[in-house]
Parts: sequence; structure tokens; C-alpha cells
Amino acid sequence: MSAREFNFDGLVGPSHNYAGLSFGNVASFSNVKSASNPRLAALQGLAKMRALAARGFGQALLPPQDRPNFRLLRSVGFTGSDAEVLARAAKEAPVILACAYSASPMWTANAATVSPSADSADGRLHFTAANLNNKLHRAFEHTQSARALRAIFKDEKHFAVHDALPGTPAFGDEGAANHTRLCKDHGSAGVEVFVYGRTEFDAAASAPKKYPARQTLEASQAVARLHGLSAERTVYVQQNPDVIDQGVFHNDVIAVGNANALFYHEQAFADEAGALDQLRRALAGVDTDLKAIRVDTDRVPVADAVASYLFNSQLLSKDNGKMALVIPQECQEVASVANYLEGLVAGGSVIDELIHFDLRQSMRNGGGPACLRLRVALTDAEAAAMHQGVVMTEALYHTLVVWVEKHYRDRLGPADLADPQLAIEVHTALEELSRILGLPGLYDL
Ligand code: SUG
Repeated sequence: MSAREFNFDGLVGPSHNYAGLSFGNVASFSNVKSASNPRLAALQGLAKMRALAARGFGQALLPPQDRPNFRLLRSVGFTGSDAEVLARAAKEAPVILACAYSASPMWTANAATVSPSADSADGRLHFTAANLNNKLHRAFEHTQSARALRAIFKDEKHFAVHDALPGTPAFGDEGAANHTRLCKDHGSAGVEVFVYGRTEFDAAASAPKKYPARQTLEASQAVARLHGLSAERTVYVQQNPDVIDQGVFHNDVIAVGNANALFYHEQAFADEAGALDQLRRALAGVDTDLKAIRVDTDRVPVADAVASYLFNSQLLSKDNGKMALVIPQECQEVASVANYLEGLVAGGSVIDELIHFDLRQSMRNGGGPACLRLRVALTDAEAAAMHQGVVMTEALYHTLVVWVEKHYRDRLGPADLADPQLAIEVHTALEELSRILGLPGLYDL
């Protein structure tokens, strides 16, 4: 069956700010407490969506989540009216207030793991919301993520949206950021590749020493079971613990796959040769050869890959049989990466085009082009069955630009989170958004 890949980008929410909440994510820690520009962040994200939609790539969006998260604040003992809750949290626990305000659901690569219907036993498209239990500010996202996915992918004949795995360290799950799918084409059965950072129930297994491994093998296996994936077409690969300790907090910071191509750094995996061997063998079962595009440390050191987010790129199939690499502007600014990319596109690789975007507002929190999107391969029938109000069009783009300009602040510093007016502004903006997207009740929690 033929299928088309849609990228569901996270629409940046009105409370986008830099709170330094993600230990192990170098950018988040470096920019802590600097002022953000939520309006610019949202416009930068929308510009990417618009440009890729205009090029003919399948493009849609996932809405931001309601902020501040009063459920979180009340669950840890801040009581009274909303204004009282905010005032007490600002005074007694500003970091928890920042968690409740985080716009982190914008990185939709962490919203869920997705298995297309061509891969699942029951022929449905499966989603499992990621529990994101490694970070307080992200550990509550899954309820609203599952809710939004169920609103968009409602028809149970085609779609299954699973609740997040138990929110305990054994099942640390960060969604599609640690998952990629290799295949001949989007519509035929593919090989699903889960990359994990540590194993809970094997004390002898290697693990990072400095920074947390957010994804476990046990979580990856559980998602594969929920999605009804076949053992022959499912591969588990361990991430190199040393690169996690250098700031590679998700696999999508060091590798990206599309169709039969895997673009990755030499140091991405704990056992590179073993990983490639497993992938080749599984792909042989779907009559496909792996196209491995390896970037050597001599050409691009891990630190430059992390600084530029070279691998946090989108690899998109084009009609000419080649692929475009969607990269952040920072790739042009890090010399080793800029040189590498120049050689790559000139050298007859399957990647024959670079498309770059200014996503600096998101990048400053460690979120590049690939973090901002959730890939969903849809057959024609599935694409017709999903909610259409989230599909990016020129008309929706223009409506959303007006909406952003009306509701978003152009500066948000740490002290602004204590302003009770901000909570009202965010809620008002999101109520209007649910009407624009045709998703009434999305924020009636
Ligand atoms: O989980 N940053 C996010 C970035 C997520 C990137 N996603 C992928 N690689 N797929 C994170 O670390 C920073 C928030 C703050 O510090 O204010 C943050 O959550």
C-alpha cells in the first residue's frame, strides 16, 4: 500500500522559556535564566512548517499544552485560588513553577513512538505516548499528548493510541527521539529500530557515568509489544554511553534514518559493527539494502555534532529519489560541519540538498528540526481519516501567524513566570487555538 510521511511539528506554546531544567542537555543548561522570545520561537517553527508544506512534504502540527500545569502545582501542595497557587510557588519553589510553565511539548519527537500500519500485527497505526519520566517538567506531558493524539487520530478502525508506560525508571521512554524506521518505502513493512541508553535489569550492562540515559531497553521492548511488531523486523541497539556523557541525551542528536538510509556519527552506538550487522540482516527480510552514511570523528568531533545539531536534522525523501537534509542554521556556523556538508552534497550522496532554518529559540533549549517533529507515515485512507484541522496549509499558516502576534509576548524572563496575568494570557490564547484547529474541548481538563 502506498503511504506518505507527515511530520507533525509542535507548535511552540506561549510560555516558551529557558529554565535550565534538562540535566544532560548542554544547551538547556547553558542558557538557563536568559530571556526567551516566545513570539519569535513560534514564528520560527511556523516558518519551517510552511516552507516544508510548500515544498510538497506532508506537514501537520500538534498543539501546545495548557500552561501552567496547575495539576502539577496542586499535587505538590500549593493550594488555594489559581493566583494563590502561583504566588506561593513563585516564592517557595520557583523551579517547580518553571516546570509547570515549560513549553517542552513543542519537541514532539518526544510525544510518542509511532509504528505505521504496515508494521503492526493488527494493521493499525500505533502510538504510545512517551512517559518522559526522567525530567519533572516533562513527566506530565503524556496525558495531554495522548489526549491530543486521540482527538486527531480518533478512528479506532485505523488508529490505536496507547497510554504511556508506567512512569518508573525501568520504563524510561522518550518516544520517537530514540526510534527510527528503515524501509524500502513508507507504505511497505519496515524495520523498527529502538535505540536505548541503559538496561534496567542487567547490572553488568554499560551505562553513562555523568548524565542520565533517558531511554531503557525495557521501555523499548514494551512499546514494540504494544504495537504488535514482528521480532524479525525489530532491532534494539545500545547508544554509546560515552556520547550520552558528552551531551547526546537522545539518539536523534547523533543519528537520523529515513527509508533505507542511516546518517550517523561513528561514535553513535555502543557497538557500531554489531548494530549495522543487525540492521542489514533485518532489512534483508524486507528486501532492502542499508545505505549507511557514516560521519567520522576526524571530520566532525562529537562536540561539534552537539553544538551544531547536525544529526538532529530531518531526512526527507524527494520525488527525484534523493533526500533533503533539513538542518538548523547552526550547521553553517560550525566550521567542521559546514565543510562536511559541502562535501556531502557535492559528493554524489543520496542527500543532494540542504534546507536550513533559523530555529535559534528552540535550539537554545536543545531542540533542533528533528526534535520539533513527530513522523507519522499514513496511507491515503489513514490520512483521510485523521482530523484535517491540523494539516498545514497556507491559510492555516497565516491564521496562526495572526494568532501568535495577538497573544504571544516577545520577552519572557524567569521573573515573568510569577505574573498571574501570564497564566490568563496563555489560557486565552489556547482556547482560541482550539477553535482555529477545530478541536473543541482540547483544553477542558
Ligand atoms: O527534553 N529541552 C528538551 C529538548 C528536547 C529535544 N528533543 C529531542 N532531542 N528529540 C529536553 O531536554 C529544556 C527546557 C528548559 O530547560 O527550560 C528542555 O526540556
